Amino acid sequence: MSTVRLAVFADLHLGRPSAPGMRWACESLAGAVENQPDVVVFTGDLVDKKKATRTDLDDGADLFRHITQELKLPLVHVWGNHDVGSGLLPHFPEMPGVHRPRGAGIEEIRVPGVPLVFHAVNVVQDPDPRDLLKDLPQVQEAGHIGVLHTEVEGQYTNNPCLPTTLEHLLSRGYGACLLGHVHAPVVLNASPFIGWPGMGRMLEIEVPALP
Ligand SMILES: [Mn+2]
Repeated sequence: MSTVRLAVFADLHLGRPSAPGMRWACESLAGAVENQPDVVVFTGDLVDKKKATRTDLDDGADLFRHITQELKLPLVHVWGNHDVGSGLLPHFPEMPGVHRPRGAGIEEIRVPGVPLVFHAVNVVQDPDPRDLLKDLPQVQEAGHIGVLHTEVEGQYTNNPCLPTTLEHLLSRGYGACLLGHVHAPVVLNASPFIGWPGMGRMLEIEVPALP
């Protein structure tokens, strides 16, 4: 069975003094690239809602450009509650090679050359308590990946965000659920991986491709 390698990071919170920052992101991506990932996934909160300025947003756009143009890797991402809460998103540029949901609902994202289907949702308000993830499609085949900025059952955060349950995520049949929102690295389920990479961690995983 063929597999796909993913490099996954989350919750960069550009602008927050204690956040890992651009240098961490570039160095960690450089390390991950040595293992030849097929795609990079970022699970939301690129900027910090309280601290980010337009300069931080521009840094975030530069990071996405670095991934797609210099590292030549496609990027799949969703927006998190901090991105929305910053009020800066209307200024974020479009760029080729960056894939994210366009609307407010669950969307299927396919990336040319990457044999996966991503089921992804943008956070659209802060907080975003919508009971939306109940509608994530259930699949029987390999190669489906969830990309979600969610609290799941809320035990690791007090900020409501796209609630769901581990049992429900497991029942979808995905090869991995890559989460943002919780800043500690937490593995809710080891195989298939369901969890938060956490702030300042680069997660490298390999998943079975679409048949
Ligand atoms: Mn966050």
